[in-house]
Amino acid sequence: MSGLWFTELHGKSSGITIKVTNVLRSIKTRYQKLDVYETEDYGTVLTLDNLVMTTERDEFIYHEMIVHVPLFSHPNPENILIIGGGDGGTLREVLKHKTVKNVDMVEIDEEVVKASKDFFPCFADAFNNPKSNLIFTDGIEFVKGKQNLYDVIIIDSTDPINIGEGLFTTEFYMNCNNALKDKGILCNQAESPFHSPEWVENIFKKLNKAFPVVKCYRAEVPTYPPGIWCFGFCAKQAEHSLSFQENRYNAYNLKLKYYNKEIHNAAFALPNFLKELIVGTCSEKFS
Ligand code: AG3
Repeated sequence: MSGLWFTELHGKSSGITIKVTNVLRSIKTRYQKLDVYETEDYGTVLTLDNLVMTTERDEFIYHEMIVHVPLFSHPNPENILIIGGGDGGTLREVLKHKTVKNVDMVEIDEEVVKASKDFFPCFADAFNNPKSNLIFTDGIEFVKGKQNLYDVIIIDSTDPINIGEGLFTTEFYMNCNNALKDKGILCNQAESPFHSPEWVENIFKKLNKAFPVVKCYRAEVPTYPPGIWCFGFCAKQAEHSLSFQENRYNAYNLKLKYYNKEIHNAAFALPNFLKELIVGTCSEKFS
């Protein structure tokens, strides 16, 4: 294979490889290595520490799924916290909800936002929205001591290694629980059960220690480690309804590319090997 190729290894001897037509940015930030590539097949690609974070071509799948499943499960999401998600894709989707009055987005690395503003026009508007409140600090510290503030918290982190690691601890999840209002929902990206089953198992065990309701849903993201991508879905109280808010969904009439009513419910259907992996950590009760 001639020319320049970006490769993210998923195991010891497999991974994803994408031909690069141009390197748009390649820097070491205070926290991580950041690269932006121009590619033919996936458009602009952002990687952190050589892991694919987002690509112009398939970003809609992950961003629609990490946002609309929790927000269309909440009766009235007004105050939202995004931890990570510096590219702005999650922020863009959150802002599509008319109930939302404020979004705090806490990103540790200002360079991620800068790269997104420079190279991803598909996310740019989100940063200029008056409801968006960007805070450049460590999400772990930010949630400490916060009480009863947010309707939905979305953790749009990297993998549980390097700077991402602290966003996958029981203590952090408990602090997020405290930061949520009574009807609050937390959603996080929870890795690939095919590529890293031990990460998935661990994430759900820890979520289970911090929340009374824990569910797993999934989507397929072509440029992430293979097969299925998991999301954690947690509620602070088991009592209130977490069902799909059909009226609001219909009223919004959003033009989305992946998420819809059928997907919302189907995403919670899990294949057996995944059920077995997280057995005992997820609540069956889901009213
Ligand atoms: N969130 C990153 C998901 C983890 C991808 N992992 C990997 N490629 N090994 C990305 C942020 C998108 N807003």
